[in-house]
Amino acid sequence: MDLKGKNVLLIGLAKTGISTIKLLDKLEANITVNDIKTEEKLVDILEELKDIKNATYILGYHPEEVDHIDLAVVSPGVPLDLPFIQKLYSNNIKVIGEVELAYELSNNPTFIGITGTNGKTTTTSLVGEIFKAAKCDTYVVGNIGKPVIETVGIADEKSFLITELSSFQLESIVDFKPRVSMILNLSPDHLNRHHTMENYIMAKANIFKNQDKNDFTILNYDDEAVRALSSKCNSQVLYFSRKHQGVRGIYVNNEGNIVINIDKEIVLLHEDELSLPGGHNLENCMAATLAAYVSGIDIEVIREVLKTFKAVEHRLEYVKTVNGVMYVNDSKGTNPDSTIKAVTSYKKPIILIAGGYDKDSTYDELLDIAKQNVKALVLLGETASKIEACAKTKGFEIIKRVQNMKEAVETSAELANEGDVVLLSPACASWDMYTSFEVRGRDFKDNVNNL
Ligand code: UMA
Repeated sequence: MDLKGKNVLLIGLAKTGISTIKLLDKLEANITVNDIKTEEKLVDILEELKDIKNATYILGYHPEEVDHIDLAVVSPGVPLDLPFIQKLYSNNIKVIGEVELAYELSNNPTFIGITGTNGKTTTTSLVGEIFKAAKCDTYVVGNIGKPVIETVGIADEKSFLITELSSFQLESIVDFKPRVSMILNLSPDHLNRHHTMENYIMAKANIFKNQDKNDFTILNYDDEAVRALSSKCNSQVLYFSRKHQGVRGIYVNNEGNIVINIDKEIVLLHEDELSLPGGHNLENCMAATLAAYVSGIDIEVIREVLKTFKAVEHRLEYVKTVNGVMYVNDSKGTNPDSTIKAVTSYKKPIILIAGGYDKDSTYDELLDIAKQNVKALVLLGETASKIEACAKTKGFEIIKRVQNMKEAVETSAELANEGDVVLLSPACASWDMYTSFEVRGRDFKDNVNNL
């Protein structure tokens, strides 16, 4: 793709936008940048981009239409159904996301694409650690926080791009073709953007749409919606399963051994030897193993990393024990299913801090399950009333409403007894009160450290 002299419209001026503009500038494209935020709100970013000469900015609103555009590149957080983007589509102008652009401009690295509603970041980090331990030229990129575009011109055909992909990023895929793709699980999320579960699944399924029989797709056999996608794959499908022994791929046997089952059976290790806790992490470890194994990574290297890998920040991250109460930061628990995984990872009584940006989720299933060991709910953010109303119907007795994280941590500390766990796992995105789940998680940790 030669972008020299081409008119490229870039929508969204945050992490993705900044990296994309810098590359487009190097490629000598004529750049038009659009963001709904006003110039005052973007001062720092505009300062960072002050040396970019060939860019014009439309800030503070989305235009009704944009003329003379050859290509539009959309940041993941920008919905594709905005009227002016729809107009671009109907004028047959190519509209892609940054992942697709990075793919098209890349110098043939091997892409390992990882998606799913939950566990993406942990699995991406884990696969990255395995490839690094095997001394491969490895880049861990994508939704995990590093735009894929940053590897263009750096990664080459010897490199591996371990790429976490969200439904937002997959929605705008055209030709992106990973050598290995993986869908960890599917549960309702981002329905305010995708409107229906079907659309959400269709976006996720784009991860394998360009793969062929030389490629691999790794699917969760135990998740019906994921397993059903196998009929749509043109690639070699491998499964991971906790519940079904003998599946082609990897499974757990009666003794608790994890067994790779592709051309022959290989016992990898016992599930108790994994460093990460919880059934969901067992699945993440199995999926990561398959991705590494089919890429030719030595089994000993995989084993060693699975035994020593440390949890990722903001995912069931141990913060501190104060007066016998353990504080855990799971700020990445941004949907109900993720929070179910968090509350079921502990046998101890939990004080759960939850609530945040409203993504049209429902909380019935979460609260039914949480009833078993969550003794109190501390609620904040946009969804606090919705969660409170649902919790009352489930018989929760201790429900506290708070205005900010400081109050949430202090209230939880008052409610907790020795041996309890105070768990921040909001079941909601952070965007009502914070710019990201990382900022929310750090706010929680700062307040815990101040107790
Ligand atoms: N904007 C508009 N119009 C809109 C919406 C947004 O102009 O209608 C502008 C905003 O004003 C803002 C910019 O777009 O200036 C934000 O773009 P963005 O939301 O794509 O943010 P980035 O910083 O580029 O981060 C994105 C991903 N964010 C989202 O998908 C929301 C990051 O994933 C990712 O790490 C990063 O690209 C690098 O690839 C974060 C995330 O929350 C972690 N992801 C969701 C999740 O995991 O649930 C999908």
